[in-house]
Amino acid sequence: MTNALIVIDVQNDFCPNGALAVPDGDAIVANINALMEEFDATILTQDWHPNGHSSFASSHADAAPYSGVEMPYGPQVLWPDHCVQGTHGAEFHSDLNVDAADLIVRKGYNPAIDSYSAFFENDQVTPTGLEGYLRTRGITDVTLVGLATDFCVNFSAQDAARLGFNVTVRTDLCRAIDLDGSLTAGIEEMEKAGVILKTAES
Ligand code: VGL
Ligand code: ZN
Repeated sequence: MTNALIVIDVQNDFCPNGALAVPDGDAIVANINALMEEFDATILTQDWHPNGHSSFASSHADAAPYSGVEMPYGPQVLWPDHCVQGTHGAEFHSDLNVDAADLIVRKGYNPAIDSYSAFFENDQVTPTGLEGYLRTRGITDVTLVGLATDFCVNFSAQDAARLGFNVTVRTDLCRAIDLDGSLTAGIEEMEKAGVILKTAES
């Protein structure tokens, strides 16, 4: 068994005072750093949007942040502008041990398609390349932590399980946006996909 820790989007914009702040998003950083030592590989993902990205409410006439819209690839939540390439908000939290990462996967750079998952864009077919990286390194088991539980962690975990990896989500090292019940729904979706949900104690 070869295992990898996949740290999802621990970036300034998802932490307190960020553009899309996740409550207590920064509270998980120290324990994520410590957990890295237990894995054969550490991978970070970085939400990395161009200015005017189609997932931004500001790119749509009369659309409010956190409203929904129908995209050619399906339903999409419209977000406040966040994680714009090259900005402070897109940088990793300053306490995250970025030096320990073997690989940094950027996602969401396609102006027309959002990418919650570390594996596929939101059209569910365009790959990021992470699957090939894991397979060529012989990685069979992945543990996911980071932000946000109900969006990027959830979509990444479901995709990893569907691709045949053994997937654990450490829910105590994730924090959620929880938009209209999205946390409860996300937990159910992950369990249905065969993802193992764990806390430090379990
Ligand atoms: C995320 C919404 C938009 C996340 C990224 O990291 O969960 N959520 N972009
Ligand atoms: Zn995003």
